[in-house]
Amino acid sequence: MQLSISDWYKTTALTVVLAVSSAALSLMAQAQRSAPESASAFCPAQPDLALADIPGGVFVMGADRAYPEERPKREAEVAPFRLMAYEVTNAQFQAFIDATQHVTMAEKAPEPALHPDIPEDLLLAGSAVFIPPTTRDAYWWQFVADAFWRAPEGPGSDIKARMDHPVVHVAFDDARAYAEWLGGRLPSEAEWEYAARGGLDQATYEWGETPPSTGHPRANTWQGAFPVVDTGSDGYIGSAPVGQFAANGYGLYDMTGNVWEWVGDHDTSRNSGLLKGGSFLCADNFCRRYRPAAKQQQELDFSTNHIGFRVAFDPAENCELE
Ligand SMILES: [Ca+2]
Repeated sequence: MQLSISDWYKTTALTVVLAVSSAALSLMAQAQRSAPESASAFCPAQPDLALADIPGGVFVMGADRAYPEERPKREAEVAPFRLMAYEVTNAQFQAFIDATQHVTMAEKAPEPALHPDIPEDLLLAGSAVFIPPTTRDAYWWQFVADAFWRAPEGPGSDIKARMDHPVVHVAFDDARAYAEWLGGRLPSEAEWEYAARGGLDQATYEWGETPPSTGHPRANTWQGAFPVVDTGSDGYIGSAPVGQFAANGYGLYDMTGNVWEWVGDHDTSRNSGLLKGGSFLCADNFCRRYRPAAKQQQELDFSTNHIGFRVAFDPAENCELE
């Protein structure tokens, strides 16, 4: 599944299609990607940052009986690393903005060179916002001019009551800039998936074999008929404050649902990156990507209100204090 910035311009000026394209995803899986960012010595800029130590090891990555882009199952190995226990929150991102005056991609008009099929006068600052349609066959993403992380639903909206929610409307370079500011990096796809499995090798879900909406809630996903009715029986419609559900075997929260998370694997020549983990929009009847093996292709310069991230660090023994 790819939500493309050019899609909405091809449909109407303000409406986008969430297009399911197995072929595109297969191509993505086969595409040569840039290597994940290299590791380097570090100390987190925020000493109170909650980090989980991930032991590293060999595991089975991917899934055979799922979406095509997850195939085939294959053996992968990751070295020990550390990962933020929670998704980056609005409060944490605010501290980054205050310190760096970073301007996010959603606050800038897209580069015409990256979108030659779109008239320049339609390349506006803004981002995609999920708006439930009134019928199941209608579009549910809308481009909202001037929507960005601090105004998630566009002008007039704010995050005052959501400072402990994951930051959203972050493009790949925004996530990477935050990670570098902290002295870390984005996790590779393999690292992220290994961490999400929490030691349960080859389990379907982060916690085992029980779907997320069966029994007591295990993650912030969608209950009901997507995209029209979200009953919110897991306690949340839309994003939730981070850490509201049980941690996995490695002490990580919200590796399933809440918001999609950028990983470091990307292909600049194709303007293409990867997301892991699913979001509050993943439902049993649509986008069953609330599993560690699942992934979603995403344009690097594009953001939505269900995409966030977390930061990886190399082992503590590599820490170098200034
Ligand atoms: Ca929910």
